[in-house]
Amino acid sequence: METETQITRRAHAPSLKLSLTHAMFPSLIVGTVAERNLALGGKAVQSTTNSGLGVAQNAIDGNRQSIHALGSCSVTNGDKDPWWRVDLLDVYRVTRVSITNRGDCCEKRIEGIQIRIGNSLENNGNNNQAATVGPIPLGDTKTFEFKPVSGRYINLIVPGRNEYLTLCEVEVYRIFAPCKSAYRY
Ligand SMILES: [Ca+2]
Repeated sequence: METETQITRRAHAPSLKLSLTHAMFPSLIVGTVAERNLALGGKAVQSTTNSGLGVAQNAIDGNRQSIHALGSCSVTNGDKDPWWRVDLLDVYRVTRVSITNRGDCCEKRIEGIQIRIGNSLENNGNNNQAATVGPIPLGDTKTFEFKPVSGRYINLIVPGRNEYLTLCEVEVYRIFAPCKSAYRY
């Protein structure tokens, strides 16, 4: 059952921020814009929460610490098809997701994890389009790149079994298109 009380930092307005930057400081923007982790400032929820140490927003707190006891990982109960989701609060063309696995035990729990990206909350967002994933070693951060998938919701799900889903950090990036009109004036 989704618990909307598991909420991370809220408001951000990336599109507005970028256009203002372009308009006000055109010469500064060219070639200097760093990729922004879209998950930071999003809103995270998960199928269930194992304990206060494993709340959903721990996976988007900007910290890859992989020792569960240090409180920077999300953990569900042993749910059937456990899932975790971040709402980016806007639609982006996502091309890359980095996932940090738990490092103190339980490497295999994340086996078979899938990324789903889209704008629908049908089946808690788990029916959205799937993106490529692969194995993630103990405590490692693995980056998965794929063709752009448009969406506001990023789901991670371990389908087909009862499992504890543990995520120590999830980072989301979009395709970056340079501002071609920077020198128009
Ligand atoms: Ca974390």
